Amino acid sequence: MQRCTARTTRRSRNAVLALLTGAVVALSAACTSGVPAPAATSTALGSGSAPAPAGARDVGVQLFQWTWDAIATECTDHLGPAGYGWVLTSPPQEHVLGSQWWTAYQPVSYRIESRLGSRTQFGAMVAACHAAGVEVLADAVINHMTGKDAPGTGWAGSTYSHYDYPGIWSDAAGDFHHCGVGSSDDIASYKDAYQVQSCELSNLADLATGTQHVQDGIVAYLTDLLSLGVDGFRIDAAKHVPAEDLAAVVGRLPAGTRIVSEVIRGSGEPVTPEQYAAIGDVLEFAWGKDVTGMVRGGSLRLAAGLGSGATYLPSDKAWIFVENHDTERGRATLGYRDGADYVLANVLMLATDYGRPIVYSGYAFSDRDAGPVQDAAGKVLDAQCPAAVGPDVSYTDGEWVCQHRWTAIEGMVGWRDAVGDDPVGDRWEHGDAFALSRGTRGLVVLNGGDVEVAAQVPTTLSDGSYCDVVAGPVVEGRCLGDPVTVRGGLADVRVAPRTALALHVGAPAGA
Ligand code: LAG
Ligand code: CA
Repeated sequence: MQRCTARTTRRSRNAVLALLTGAVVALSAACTSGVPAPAATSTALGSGSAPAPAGARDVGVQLFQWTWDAIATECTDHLGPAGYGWVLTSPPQEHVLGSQWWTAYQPVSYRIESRLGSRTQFGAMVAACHAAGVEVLADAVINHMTGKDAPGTGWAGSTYSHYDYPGIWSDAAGDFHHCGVGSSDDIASYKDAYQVQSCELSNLADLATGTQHVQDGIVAYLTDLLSLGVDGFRIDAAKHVPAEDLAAVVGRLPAGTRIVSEVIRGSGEPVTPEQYAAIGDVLEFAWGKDVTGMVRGGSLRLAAGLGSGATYLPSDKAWIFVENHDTERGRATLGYRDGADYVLANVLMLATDYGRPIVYSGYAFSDRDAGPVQDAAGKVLDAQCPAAVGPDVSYTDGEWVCQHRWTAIEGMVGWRDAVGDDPVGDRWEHGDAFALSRGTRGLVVLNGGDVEVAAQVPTTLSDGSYCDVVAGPVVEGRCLGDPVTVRGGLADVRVAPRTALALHVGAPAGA
């Protein structure tokens, strides 16, 4: 793939603005020659011709702590129509009691009965999502059970103690690891693969995943979820399950089951994401971390190169995200509080051709442990999205942020679907502004600086008037964003400071 970059020397911001205003930055003929010719179908775009949208639907959304009923409604009313291809749920199995969000990560049994909903509601949610064209991935907690020292009763009424889950697992049957490190059996060093995989993560009873009995039980649980229609799994804490154990489990699931392993990349650690790539896909934590630094530093164009180096998973294995429920609590990555910067990071994620993007959607919090809003019995209340969409909204604790509905993010999901597999083609940069195209179907322009950029940006889009879908959608043929004219291979754009603009073949500005 030919990469085209118009380089400039650094100038003062004002000088760059002056240069950009009304300026045409020409690309050499060699730069555009690698771009495929547009298909010969004519569209409403006017004088030119444009290919049809690719219809890719490869964007996912993690609806953190959403109830099954709320996810079902969201699939029908928003996710399907917006073009989301799949949704990741929170863990669906019975869990320990408590108001904190993380109770979901302490399984008591594999009954699909939790404060997010019943088995029946879960099945109905999967069916509703499928009807809306949205696949469902469940978060599978299979490395461990609870981390409480005292015995208790789970959400669905099952009794348990730390190393005894009647009818499922027991120490007597050899179902748990006891690694013998320190007094607590907790992981003390991530530089030691044995500890990472056979000791306990935060006191959580560590399943002996190498045994036939434990593998049988995990396969039975995942098979049960598949019988309810799920399409695949996020494997929670996969780094703590030896890759060969996980491979043995996954090898017993039907071909085509989607698997994405959670293996947090840590420098100098012996257990790496690459070790899990033969099993399925893997979450690439480095992307969100790196893009955070680039957005904060204003060097947006660097983000387009993320993933091309050897330090990342290969693109066809990697799932990328700006943040997830853990990193947003660690505050190491951008999140909803970061407003415009958060939007820029999401635009970059949805524009890149590296990996498979996951949008995150959670609730506002100031206490790291705070769970979602619950009723007196502890059942989570169905999510309600506020009428006002971000980024310029302040949220009160517990309020659902619904990032996946923010105008810019939803608009970019449509953009992504329209460009499909088209590779990153022409790039353009000037000062703090940066643009990339995807084949002949889409153009994104980002402005990481503090002054408006007005420019004529080279594009492979055919002539016509396009709707800037970052600013607003096309509804019933009307562009609620800003119309942008493309003429003679140049898009005439104005991009406000720290915002982006995106055009694609599926969103003509109309009349
Ligand atoms: C994960 N991926 O590998 C999840 O993404 C992450 O959210 C889970 O931690 C973790 N692994 C275990 O599945 C979460 C919370 C922890 C919480 C844990 C178990 O981030 O804070 O630990 O779930 O509920 C909590 C307490 C610990 C305590 C432990 C056991 O915070 O202090 O030791 O419970 O009682
Ligand atoms: Ca383990």
